[in-house]
Amino acid sequence: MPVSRSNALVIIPTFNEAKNIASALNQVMDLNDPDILVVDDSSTDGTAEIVASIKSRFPGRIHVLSRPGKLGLGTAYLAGFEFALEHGYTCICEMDADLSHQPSDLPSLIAPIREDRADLVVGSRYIKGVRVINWPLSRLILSYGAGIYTRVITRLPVADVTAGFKCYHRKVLEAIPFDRIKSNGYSFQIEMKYWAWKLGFRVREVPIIFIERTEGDSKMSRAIVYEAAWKVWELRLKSLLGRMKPSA
Ligand SMILES: Nc1nc2c(ncn2[C@@H]2O[C@H](COP(=O)(O)OP(=O)(O)O)[C@@H](O)[C@H]2O)c(=O)[nH]1
Ligand SMILES: [Mg+2]
Repeated sequence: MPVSRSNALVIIPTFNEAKNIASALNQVMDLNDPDILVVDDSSTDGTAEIVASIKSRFPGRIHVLSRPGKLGLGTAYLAGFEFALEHGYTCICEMDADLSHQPSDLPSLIAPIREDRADLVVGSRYIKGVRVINWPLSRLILSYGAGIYTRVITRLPVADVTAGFKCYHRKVLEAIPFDRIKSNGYSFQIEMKYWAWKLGFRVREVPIIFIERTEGDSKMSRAIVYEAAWKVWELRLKSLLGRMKPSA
């Protein structure tokens, strides 16, 4: 029976991912390294039942946090980070459930943390070319443009600012005051990277190939884009006012 005490945890937020979650969980378990935490927001399509059946095959390796409704990606990750810190994990990864992120890329995200070559590793679509498959041009322009916009305003030295495939050393999460992270959509990803960089941590990008989901629906909305557009100004202002200090 596989009971791992890996020092790595992959947090996978889910909302209605019944068509993808089994494959995502099995591919991570096949790596024989990180444990998994699924943060499910009361999916109505049977996601939780699928997770429970796979979890029973890997005792001690798959954890689940069930939340009472769709509370958003940002708070799902914050709840996952708290779980990871409480349970003593050192390498704490974020990964989507929809197989846009390839579980086989996890080792290249985790290794620089284990080898003390970085404090936050970002799986990047926009280094060494543009590596996105099956996106309409409009979405690619939006994402790539968001990067230029964010870098101009905040100077954040990251090519893929909205990337959600990442691995943190626990010390980064210990230093960021979670009660001050308010964004939920893509801006959550920008905000976390900005805090990590502003607090002086080493942020490193490694190339990944992002493949748009073939099953289930994206939860992206216009509101998420607007939230991110405002958030970068707020972050810059906070930084100028000297309000980005580590948590106590
Ligand atoms: N727990 C939770 N997961 C969410 C929520 N919104 C999105 N997700 C998950 O976050 C990941 C990325 O969402 P997705 O819709 O694919 O966004 P996109 O890739 O930007 O189109 C997927 O695993 C979703 O199931 C939410 O409100 N709560
Ligand atoms: Mg997706």
